[in-house]
Amino acid sequence: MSPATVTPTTKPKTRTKPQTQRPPLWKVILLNDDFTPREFVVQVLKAVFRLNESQSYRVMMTAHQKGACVIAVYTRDVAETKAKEATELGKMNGFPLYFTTEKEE
Ligand code: TYC
Repeated sequence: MSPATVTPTTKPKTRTKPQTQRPPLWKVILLNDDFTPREFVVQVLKAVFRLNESQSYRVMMTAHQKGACVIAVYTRDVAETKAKEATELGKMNGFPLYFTTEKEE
């Protein structure tokens, strides 16, 4: 085969996304309810989200007063797992405590 017959026919591989693009982040949101004791909410925030006492207290009070509070942002999997775990802890103790997730824009 002469060199003229082996001209490459495939296009050069090009990136369409910049390599620095970060994965989208998801917020975990604590919702208020009328039944779960404040101290229990603080304990769950410390255990599942690794917040310290004062951070947990502030997040709990914000949800208590405003109806909801963003706790933290994570990748989708981590956010969903933590929200599920924290909601389950409430359920296991007979409380309607609820955590949800939302994509950060
Ligand atoms: N509102 C609850 C009470 O008065 C306490 C509470 C705070 C519950 C925040 C849920 O996300 C919550 N006992």
